[in-house]
Amino acid sequence: MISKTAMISGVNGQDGSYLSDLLIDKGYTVIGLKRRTVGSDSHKYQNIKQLLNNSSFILEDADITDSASIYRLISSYEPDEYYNLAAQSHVGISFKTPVSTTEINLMGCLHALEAIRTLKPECKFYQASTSEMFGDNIKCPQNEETYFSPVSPYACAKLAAHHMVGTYRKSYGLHASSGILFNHESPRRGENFVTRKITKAAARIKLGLQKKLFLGNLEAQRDWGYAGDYVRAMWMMLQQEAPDDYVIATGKTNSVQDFLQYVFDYAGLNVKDHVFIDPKFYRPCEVPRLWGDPSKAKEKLGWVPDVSFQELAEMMYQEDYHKEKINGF
Ligand code: GDR
Repeated sequence: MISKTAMISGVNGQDGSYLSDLLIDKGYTVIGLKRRTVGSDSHKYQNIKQLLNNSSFILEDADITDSASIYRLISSYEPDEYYNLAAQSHVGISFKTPVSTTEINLMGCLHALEAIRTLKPECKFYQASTSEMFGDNIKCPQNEETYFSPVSPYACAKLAAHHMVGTYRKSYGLHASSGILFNHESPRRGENFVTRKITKAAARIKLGLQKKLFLGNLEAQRDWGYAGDYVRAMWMMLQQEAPDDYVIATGKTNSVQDFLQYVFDYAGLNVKDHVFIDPKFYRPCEVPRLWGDPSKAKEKLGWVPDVSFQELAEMMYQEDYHKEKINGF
C-alpha cells in the first residue's frame, strides 16, 4: 500500500470520483476539493457517495478561482500529488460564458501551480489538458507533436493552461505533467455531454418515459474511451521519474451518429422514430474530427485502455436503464 496524500480538485466530477476510488484502493489519503454551490447540492455528491464515510477521504470546500482557498489547503495538507481536474468542462457552454470559463480553466491551474511552487515544490502536479486543443486541425491521428488550433473559449483557456504547466516545469523544475485526454465517458458522465444524453434518452424511451431526443451535429467524430481507464493514466504520469505530456486515447474514432446508432440498435429502438435535430445544440465553431495516437503513453507508461467503444456504450446504456427504471416507477 502507498501512504501518500493526493489533492484532487473537481473531486465530485466523473474523473475526480474515479481517480479517488483508484487512489484510495492504493492506500492514499485523498483530499477532495469541491466547490460550494448556492442552494441544495445533494445531487453533487452522487459520484462520490461511496467515499463519504471512508476515513481516507476528506472533502473540503474550495474554489480554484479563489487563490486563498488553494493556498490554505496546500499549506495545511502538504500533498504529495495534486490533480487539477476542476473545470468548466462543457465546450458548448464556454461560448456562452467565455470569461468565467477562462477564469476557471486557466487561472484555476495557475493558482495551483503558484501555490505548489511557493509552498511545496516537490508536490507532483497533474493538469487535465484536452484533445479540444487540436481544434480544427484534422491531421490524424493526433499525437504530442500535432499542432494546436483551438476553436472555442474552452479550448483556448485549456491551451493557455497547458503552456503554463510547461512553463512552470521548465522555469522552476516542478514535476508538472499534462494529460492530453481525448473524450472519456462512463455512467458517471454529466448528462449534458452527448454520449450520456444519448444513453439516458434511449433508456427512457425504451421504458416509455420519453418519446423524443433532440441533438445537434451528428457528423462530428470523437475518440471515445472509458473514464476509469483514463484516470489510471493520470496516476501513472505522476509516478514517472520525469514530468512530461501524454496523449491518452483509444486510437479509434467514431461519429456521434455511430454512437447514437449503436446505442439505439442495442436498445432495440429505431433512430428515425425518436431522434430529431435541433440547431440550438450546434456550436458557433465545431471540432470536426478527433482521433488520438496513444503510442507514447503505451511505450513510456505501459498504459493501454481496457474498455472498447462497444463495451462503453453498453455499460452506459445498461446503467441508465436500471437507474431510470427505479426512478420512473
Ligand atoms: P466535447 O463533448 O465537446 O467533445 O468535449 P460533447 O459530448 O459535449 O460533444 C461531443 C460532440 O457531440 C456533438 N453533439 C452534441 N453535444 C452535446 N453536448 N449535446 C448535444 O445535444 C449534441 N449533439 C451533437 C458536439 O457538437 C460535439 O461535436 C468533451 C468534454 O468532456 C471536454 O471537457 C473534453 O475536454 C473533451 O471532451 C475531450
